[in-house]
Amino acid sequence: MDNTAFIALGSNMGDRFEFLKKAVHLLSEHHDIRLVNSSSIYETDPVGYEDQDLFLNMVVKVTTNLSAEHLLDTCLQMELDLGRKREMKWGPRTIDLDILLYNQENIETEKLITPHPRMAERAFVIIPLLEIEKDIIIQGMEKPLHFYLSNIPDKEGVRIWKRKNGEGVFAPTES
Ligand code: PH2
Ligand code: MG
Ligand code: MG
Repeated sequence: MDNTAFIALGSNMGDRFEFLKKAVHLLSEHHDIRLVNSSSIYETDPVGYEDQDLFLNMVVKVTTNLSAEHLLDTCLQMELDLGRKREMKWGPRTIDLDILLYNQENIETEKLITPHPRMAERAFVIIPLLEIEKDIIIQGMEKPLHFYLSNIPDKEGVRIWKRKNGEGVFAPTES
């Protein structure tokens, strides 16, 4: 598995924890994807369109044989398999799987941009990402990612919900 990717997961409809678990499970079961690490789960205030339910968010690190484009197609298919219907941009969703980073590549196609263009503004992405990769440096940014955390306005909107290590340990590959 030659490529490393970070994927952000989010859910704010139905049994949010179950959707996250199922998505992580699908990723880890995929023949060409290996789950390397996963963050705790955070409950987060909705950003962008605010009149919707609270999200659960987390980030996983994977290695994969898939190209970025195939990884994206795989993630979109998993969203469909988990019942996602796209009704409204930034609206409620059973599950959202966003590729944040694919190696250190700057990809810019119609379907995919990496690094994810809004990741540095989103505490619900940065906080779980830094939990699993605290020294991460993102190409195109002037400083290491943790520097940007202090400038992010909505940090209070990101609260630990299920800690990865500790009470009620979240075992991502449990079915
Ligand atoms: N996803 C969005 C828009 N707003 N807010 C939170 N808290 N978490 C998300 O995952 C999220 C969002 C678009 O994908
Ligand atoms: Mg998203
Ligand atoms: Mg998405």
